[in-house]
Amino acid sequence: MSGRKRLLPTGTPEERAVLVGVEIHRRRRWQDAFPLEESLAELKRLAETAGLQVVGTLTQKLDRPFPATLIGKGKLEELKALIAATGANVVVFDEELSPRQQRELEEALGEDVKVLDRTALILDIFAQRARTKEGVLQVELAQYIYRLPRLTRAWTHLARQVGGSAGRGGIGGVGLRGPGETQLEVDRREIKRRIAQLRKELAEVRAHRELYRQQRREVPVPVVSLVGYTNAGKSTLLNALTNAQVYADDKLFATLDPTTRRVKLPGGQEILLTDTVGFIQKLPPQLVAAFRATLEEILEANVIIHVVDITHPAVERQVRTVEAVLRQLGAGEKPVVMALNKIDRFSEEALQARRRHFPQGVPISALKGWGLEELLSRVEDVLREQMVPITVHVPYGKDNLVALFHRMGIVEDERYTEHGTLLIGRVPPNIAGQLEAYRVDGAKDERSRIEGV
Ligand SMILES: Nc1nc2c(ncn2[C@@H]2O[C@H](COP(=O)(O)OP(=O)(O)OP(=O)(O)O)[C@@H](O)[C@H]2O)c(=O)[nH]1
Ligand SMILES: [Mg+2]
Repeated sequence: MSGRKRLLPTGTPEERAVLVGVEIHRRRRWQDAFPLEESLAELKRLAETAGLQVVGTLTQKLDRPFPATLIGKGKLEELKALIAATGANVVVFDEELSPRQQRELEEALGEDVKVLDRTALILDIFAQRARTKEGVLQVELAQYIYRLPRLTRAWTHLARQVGGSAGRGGIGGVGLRGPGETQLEVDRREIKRRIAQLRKELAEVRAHRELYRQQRREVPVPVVSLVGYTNAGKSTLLNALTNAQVYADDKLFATLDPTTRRVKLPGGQEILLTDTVGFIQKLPPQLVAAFRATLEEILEANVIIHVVDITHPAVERQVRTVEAVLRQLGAGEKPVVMALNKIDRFSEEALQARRRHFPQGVPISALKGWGLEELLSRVEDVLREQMVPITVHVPYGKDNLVALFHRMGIVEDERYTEHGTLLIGRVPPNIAGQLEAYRVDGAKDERSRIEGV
C-alpha cells in the first residue's frame, strides 16, 4: 500500500506507545463486554500490527467516563509520568475518544505525543490491507468520516501527510502549519468535498459489482461465506480447501478484501466459498458503515461457516461478538455451520472441555487439514435441506440439463432409459424451475414409477 493512506508513519523506531484501558462499571454488566485485560491484550496486538512498539500500559476502573479527558485527573498525571519514564510518543486509548476528549488530551499531553484510539488503529491497519479499488475507497471514506469532527492539531498534521502529499485532495499543504482556525476551516471544507467525491466513486464501483452479482445469480451456484473473529483462521481454511493462496498471517485483520473460490463438496456439488474481513469487538461504526456493502455479501450466502479459534482464551466472547455483528447485518437467521479451528494446538482433554460450550461445532485444523471432510459434509447437509426433491427424465440431446443437475444438485440415482436419462435427487429451487418440463415426480411411489419407465 502506498504511504499516503496511512494514519501513522509507522515502522519507525520512534513509534513507542503507551496503551490506556478503562473499564466502565455500568458496562461490565453487559455479558458480552470484554474484561479490561482481554480487551487490552487485543489492543496490544492491534498496536503491534499497526507497527507500534508497546512500552507501557495503564488502566482505570470508572463509574462513568470523564467527558473532558476520559480518565480522571490523577490518572492523567500518572499517564504523563509513564510517558516520561518510557519515552513514549504515542498514547492509544482502548475506548473511542470523543472529539472533545481527543482535543483535551492532546493539549494535556503536549505537542510531542500523538493521541490515538482503537478506532484510529483499526482504520490504519485497514488502510495497510486494502488492495481492491472498493476496499481502498471504503477505508479512505471511513478515515475521513472519522477525522472530520476530530480536526485538531494532530489531525490537520496527519491530513497534510495523508492527503496533501499525494496531491489528490490537496488538504493542507506545505507551509501551512499550526492549528490555526482558518486552516481548520480549509481542512474541513476540503474533507467534506473529498467525502462527497469518495461516495460518488464508491457508488460507481458498487453498481458494477451489482451487475456481476446478478450474473452470478443467473448461474446459481450455492454461496458459502466464511465469517469469524479476526485471526480465527478463515483464510487458512480457504487456502486448505482450495489452494487459493490467500494471505494468512498471525496478525489482526490480515484479510480485508473478499476472495471467492470454487469448491467441490464430497457429493460432487460445487459451491462458491468466500473469505472476507474478520470481526472484532467495538468494531468502529464508521467501518461497519463504510464496509456495509462488502459485509452485505454475507447476506447472499446460503450457508455461513463460522470459523472459531477454539484455543483463544476469549473464545466465547468472540463467538458472541460475531453472532451480534451477523444479527446487525441482518444475517442472524442464516444457517450456520461452526468450525472449531486450531485443534492441533490442544490436547484431547482440553478440546473436550471447550467443546462442551459449542456442541454443534465441527473440530478442525485448517493448518493440518484435519476435519475438513466432516466440515464440508455438514455444509452439504445444510444445503441439501434447502433443496427440493425431484425426479426428472431428460431426453438424450439435452445433456446440458443432466450436467446442470450434477453440478448444482445432489444425484441420488441415475439411470439410462430408452429415451433419456432418469435422475433422482435434490436441486436448488431455481434449478428445479429450469428442469420443470422434464419432471416426472408427483406419483405416489416414485420408485415404482421409475422401475416402470
Ligand atoms: N495452529 C494452528 N494455527 C492456525 C490454524 N489455522 C490458522 N492458524 C494460524 O492463525 C493465524 C491466523 O490465520 P488467518 O487464516 O490469517 O486468520 P483469518 O481468520 O483469515 O484472520 P483475518 O484475516 O486477520 O481476520 C495464522 O498465523 C495461521 O497460521 C490451525 O488450524 N492451527
Ligand atoms: Mg484472513
